[in-house]
Amino acid sequence: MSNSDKLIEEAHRLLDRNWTGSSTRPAPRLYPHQWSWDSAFIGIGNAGRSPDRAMTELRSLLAGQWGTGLVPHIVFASELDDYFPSAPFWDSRSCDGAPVGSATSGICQPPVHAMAAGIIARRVDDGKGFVSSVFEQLTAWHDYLFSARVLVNGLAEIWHPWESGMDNSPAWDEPLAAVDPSPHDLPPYRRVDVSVVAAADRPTAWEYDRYVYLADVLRSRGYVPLDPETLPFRVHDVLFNAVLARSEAELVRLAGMIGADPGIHADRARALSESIHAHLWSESLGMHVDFDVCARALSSVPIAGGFCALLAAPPASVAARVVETLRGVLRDAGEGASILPSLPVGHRGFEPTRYWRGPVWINIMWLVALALAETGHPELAERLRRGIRTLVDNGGFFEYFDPLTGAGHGSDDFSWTAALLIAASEEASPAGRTARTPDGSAR
Ligand code: 2M8
Repeated sequence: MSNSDKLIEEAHRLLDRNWTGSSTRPAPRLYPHQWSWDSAFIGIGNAGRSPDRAMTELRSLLAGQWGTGLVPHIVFASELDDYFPSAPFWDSRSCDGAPVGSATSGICQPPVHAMAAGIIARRVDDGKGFVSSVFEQLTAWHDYLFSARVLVNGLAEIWHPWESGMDNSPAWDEPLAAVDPSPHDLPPYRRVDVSVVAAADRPTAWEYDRYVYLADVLRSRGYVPLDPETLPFRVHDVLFNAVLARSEAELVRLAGMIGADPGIHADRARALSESIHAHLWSESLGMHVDFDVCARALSSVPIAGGFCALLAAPPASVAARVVETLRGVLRDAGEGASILPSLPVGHRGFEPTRYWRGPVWINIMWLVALALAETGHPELAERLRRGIRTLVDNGGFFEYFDPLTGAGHGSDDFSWTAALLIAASEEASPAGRTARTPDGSAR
């Protein structure tokens, strides 16, 4: 068995260990519940070898969907205090529209689910049946985002840094500096994360106070604010919107599979992509950046998530400039492999091991590789996929990696690292995949 085959077997064993019977824990000790975008990435990794589990993963997440259409960022496996903020903090059960069968958070994460559903549907035996079982819920999820979150410039807003999935990204430093929790009574809280992994690798107390305050503001309004203009944190995030545009494009394909009307999805994908390129482009940085809606200011921080704009049908000249900028921040990892730090090495805010402020994250590399493959840059996409394999092979199945040393940080046994290592390996060798017709049936 080759080294690469051994790594893939190890990745499958890790996913087996973290499987609960209906979903996969992102990490057994640090994240013991079900997280929204983690489940999508894990479903992608399971699609080939464990298709039933991949489908169950998405369906169990969608079972936590709210009546508003919101897919919550956490579906709790229990009400234990083994994670902060736990189910009682979010108090979903007291909110109108919350699911009856499960306790959840009341905020969301990037909508990668339709993308995942497409990948899974093209690999399982009854892709059409699977799509039929989730299409309506995926549409309701996007309906929620377009109706509740698109308020200015045709772009969806996030109302909490956790909704970006990139919690303490330096892109939030300025928007968060304008949030002052001190005049308010913060609910007392005790962090669990810093007793599981090194505090130096996690967000600071200053950030957590603001996370708790912002969650508390949303909770006090039942997570359905009637006056969202008054919220203290409102951001147009590139990754969030680009993934939504790409997911809408995926719903066009999935509608085709089951004979549903693709019209609205095609319109939304087109309009959202145009808004991303019109409003989130930074000419001086040569890439897309986030927009602080409260301050009406474009960010000056070139976070790696910005490269995901390539997922949103960029005009050719924009794509060429983004790829040029991307080449400038990639780090050579030897043997045809490159890695992408979450913030460029050498940027004044760069911290090599602190969470989303510099370390390499496998999900961002995988999304950017996908975008590169889809915009006609297969060699660069393959460099990133090799980078994923090199990092995991040398550093282990960690949550994130120091771009200077390759050392793994955060939690070990991290599920999406394993899942996307599998996906990246399969994408690199299409011969290993079962061929499928466009409607999802096996060839
Ligand atoms: C991290 O976020 C949670 C809050 O949702 C945390 O810090 O406790 C992020 O990396 C997020 O993207 C991820 O989905 C989650 C679970 O892996 O952990």
